Amino acid sequence: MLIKIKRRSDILPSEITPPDVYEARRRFLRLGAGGMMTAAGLAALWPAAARANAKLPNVTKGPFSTREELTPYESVTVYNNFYEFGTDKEDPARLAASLKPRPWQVAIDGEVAKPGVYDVDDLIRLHVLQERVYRLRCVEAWSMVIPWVGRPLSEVIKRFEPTSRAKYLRFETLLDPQQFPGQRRRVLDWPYVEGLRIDEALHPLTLLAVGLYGEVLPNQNGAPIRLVVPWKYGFKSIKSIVKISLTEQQPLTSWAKSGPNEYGFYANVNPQVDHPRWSQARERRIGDLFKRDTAMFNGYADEVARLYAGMDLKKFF
Ligand SMILES: Nc1nc2c(c(=O)[nH]1)N[C@H]1C(S)=C(S)[C@@H](COP(=O)(O)O)O[C@H]1N2
Ligand SMILES: [Mo]
Repeated sequence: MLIKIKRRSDILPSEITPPDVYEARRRFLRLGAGGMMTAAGLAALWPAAARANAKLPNVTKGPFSTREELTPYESVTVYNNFYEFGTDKEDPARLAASLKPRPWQVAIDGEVAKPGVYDVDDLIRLHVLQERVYRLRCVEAWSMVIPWVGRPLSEVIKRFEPTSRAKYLRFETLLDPQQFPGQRRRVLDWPYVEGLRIDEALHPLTLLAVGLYGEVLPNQNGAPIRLVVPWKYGFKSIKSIVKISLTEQQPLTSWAKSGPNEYGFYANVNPQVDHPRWSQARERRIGDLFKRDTAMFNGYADEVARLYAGMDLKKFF
């Protein structure tokens, strides 16, 4: 298939909506005590980080941010897909208190020289966090613009020294029906599993997020740590990760398993390849009245199209 690559004009590297702009909007919309918190060094952060909405310190502006208008905090944190809490968009926000995001451990295993189990706060190293405003395009044809806080996945993964046999990454969400009431029903084959090819995982756009809007991730958005892969449909951005395995074989992912004709492993945003039951040509930005055209690779073609050079994207959907 032909990929038309347009020069993108809406992203200026190192440019981002100034925090004071959205802070002002947040203060207007929501008077949260957490937002007023200041952190005195890393040691003081741990108890604060255990509460949702603690402010993350030392966040610098990362590259690749879009200058599009941010989706309001209230939409980002109330209109969610997180089937571990239920299939309605409001279920995650309503039920998220049952998830305990601290203490939290993440296992790294498979094709790495240095496997191990790490406390999430050691894994991510909070003193080098970046903010990146990314578009997120759901396979259900809606989208948002979200100021994530996190680190490039590549920086985290390289510390574990992937072997030459590492071709893919497989991610797994926590399995615990006590904390995730939605796991008491077999909507999916739990735990939720996602995957990336290693070059996708190491791409500088791919983020491991621990926050949004300058604060610790709310539970409903995938606390304490989730993936953000902005050129792929939202379901690739797996939440509440407990395990990252480097593998030689392409992992079987939850959605591809549940509907192989509907959800592929790649799941790149592609307006030219429709879902069998609906068009992917257009999308509704949450908050907008009218639909807009969906861009190839969700508007990140300049950055990622080369990863798929020569591939038939109708076949590898
Ligand atoms: N573990 C897990 N991760 C998940 C999901 C899920 O149901 N479970 N939903 C996915 C889908 S379909 C989308 S669109 C995004 C939504 O992320 P957000 O709620 O933070 O906007 O999370 C993705 N990650
Ligand atoms: Mo989604």
